[in-house]
Amino acid sequence: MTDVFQNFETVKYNKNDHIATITFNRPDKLNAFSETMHQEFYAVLNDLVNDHSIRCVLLTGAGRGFCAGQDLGERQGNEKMDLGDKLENGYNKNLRLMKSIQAPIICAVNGVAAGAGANIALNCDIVVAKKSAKFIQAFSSIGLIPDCNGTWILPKLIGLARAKAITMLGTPVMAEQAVEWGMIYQAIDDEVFDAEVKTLTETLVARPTRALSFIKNIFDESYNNRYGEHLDRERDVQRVCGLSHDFSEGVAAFNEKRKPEFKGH
Ligand code: T3D
Repeated sequence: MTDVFQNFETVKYNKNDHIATITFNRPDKLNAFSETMHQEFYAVLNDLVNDHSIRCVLLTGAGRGFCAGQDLGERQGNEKMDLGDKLENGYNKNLRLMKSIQAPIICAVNGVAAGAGANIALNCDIVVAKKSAKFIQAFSSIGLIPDCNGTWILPKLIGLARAKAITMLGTPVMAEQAVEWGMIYQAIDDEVFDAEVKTLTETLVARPTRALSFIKNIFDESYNNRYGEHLDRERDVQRVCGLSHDFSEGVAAFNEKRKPEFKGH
């Protein structure tokens, strides 16, 4: 397995057996986002948007942290900057790409996820974390509001009361608490984390990718749709799924009492 962009400093990226692995790679800074990291992450995501051979994306961090959000070393000094521009040209651009990638994205939170790091994780399709990992909405501790769609996704996942409290207080949420609240899918013992994550990626890669791709976005769409409108949307998407190879294969495999061999289309 070789890195796709071998000259990248801050993000490792490789593809193997239809699985793409992205690793934030500034372990000394708990993988905080520098300007270079924004750009390298963008290049990786852009590559993935155009690569339909990939059927599962794994996002994780190198070292003891997942990602500590914005590199505050790059925000030192008295100079006033337009953070709106910074968001639009950095995180938001990347989050939009993450939504357009066909394959499901599993986030394997290997350690602390703070600020933008926490919310990038929560924007992924399936989030699992080491039991020792924690999520911190660190923003208000430096005078900011949550970004990376934190204010959109958090109340939906854990309810308004908890969302407001943890963001106003900056309270760390341990992985098991995050599962109990519905913020993430699973908290996994540290010792078996890598093996369990591998099993998850291998499971997803063998599933019907086109259907997963629709699932990825249709739940989000439901928040903006009226009841009848959403029934129409499901009908239209199901029509497309019904014409797929993987639907025929799934039904044939069921009737023939064998394992399906999905091709992802
Ligand atoms: O500006 C914009 O573009 C707007 C967008 C903002 C989005 C955001 O993400 S705002 C929130 C930014 N993040 C934070 O406020 C988190 C800051 N970090 C921490 O609070 C703590 O580091 C942690 C709770 C995450 C972990 O604590 P701990 O005790 O496990 O580790 P540590 O010792 O604090 O950190 C280890 C090293 O990583 C340390 O470097 P050193 O002293 O060994 O050279 C520390 O400075 C560095 N580090 C951690 N977080 C950041 C960082 N360096 C730069 N930026 C960071 N965010």
